Amino acid sequence: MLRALRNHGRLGRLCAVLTASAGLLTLQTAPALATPDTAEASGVGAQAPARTPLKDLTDNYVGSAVAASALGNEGDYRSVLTDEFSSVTAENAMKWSVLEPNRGQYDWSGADAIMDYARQNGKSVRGHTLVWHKQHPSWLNNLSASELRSAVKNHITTVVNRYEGEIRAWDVVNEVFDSNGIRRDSIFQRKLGDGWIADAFRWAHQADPSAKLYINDYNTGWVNDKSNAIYDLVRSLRQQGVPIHGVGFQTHLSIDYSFPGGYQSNLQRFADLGVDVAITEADVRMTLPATDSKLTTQADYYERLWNACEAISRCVEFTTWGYTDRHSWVPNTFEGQGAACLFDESLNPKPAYNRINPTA
Ligand code: 9MR
Repeated sequence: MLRALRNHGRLGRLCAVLTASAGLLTLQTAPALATPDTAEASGVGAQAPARTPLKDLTDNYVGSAVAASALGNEGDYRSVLTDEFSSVTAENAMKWSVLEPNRGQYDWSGADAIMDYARQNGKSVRGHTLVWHKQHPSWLNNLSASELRSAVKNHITTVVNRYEGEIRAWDVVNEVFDSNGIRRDSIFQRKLGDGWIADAFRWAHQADPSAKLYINDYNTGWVNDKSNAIYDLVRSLRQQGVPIHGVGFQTHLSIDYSFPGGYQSNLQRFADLGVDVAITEADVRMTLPATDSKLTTQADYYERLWNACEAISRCVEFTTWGYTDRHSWVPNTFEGQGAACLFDESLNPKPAYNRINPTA
């Protein structure tokens, strides 16, 4: 029904508005009975009915990366997140260097705060990420191969166990191929050899058999050496019976580059391997300042991403890497670029939001 609604343009928009305001119509016919409080709450006299939040437009999980600090300190940030999204991903709080900066000394504060928020607000959680060549603690560098193997197993087991049954999906391995489709030269690859990825999935599955286990990467939205390498690996792991259930497409885009050609068919070929696919870190940056024209192009990109996921039955999640320009990794990484998110710094929806939400 929701997918159908998305595909019916103006009719869908009308249906959704009526659905959103269905409760109001009765009250609006009898305004004399409404107390001032109920009148305000029901929207009587209000200028426009509330929009349907993104999370209610689709059967898919609609997520955002979050930082525990913003969740804890900014009520407006937390409120829009809660209203609009059904899933959260820890932007940094579940990474190894944050959880275990010194060997055996864990800091769960940020990760636990995000889990508490999710429990209290009925949100699904994407776990990010168990093994990555970045943001792992420096003490790993001094370990022998067998020590490193034990450390990886222990890390995966400890973290996945802690939140067993509560994390819908884990990014088990992140960015394990380079752009040529060659295994990335990380300490894991160098010291543990090719088998480490299959082992990582097996260990995660032992720790939480209910979690969906993903491989995740960037610049994989079109057919290229890297996406082909991931495709071949996933197919091979599935043939060996390794518990891998999904492929995450980070989808960090820029309007300075053309939209990835064949995005939908590329995701579909992975789905056809019998795994779920997810858009895990979408954002669409631009060279600042933002202009109406750039924001319109950005809206085109977001709409194409959203529609691609809607069109693929095994695409289960549309997550953005932060939802507001107030908190985005982009300006810190790409000088002179930004404005990559669906909401502006004041938490107002941008044209891209309005494009993917027909009730806005
Ligand atoms: O958004 C994250 C930023 O705060 C960190 O400084 C950065 C460290 O490399 O990681 C960012 O998140 C990355 C994610 O974990 C993996 N895919 C790319 C994301 C953007 O760099």
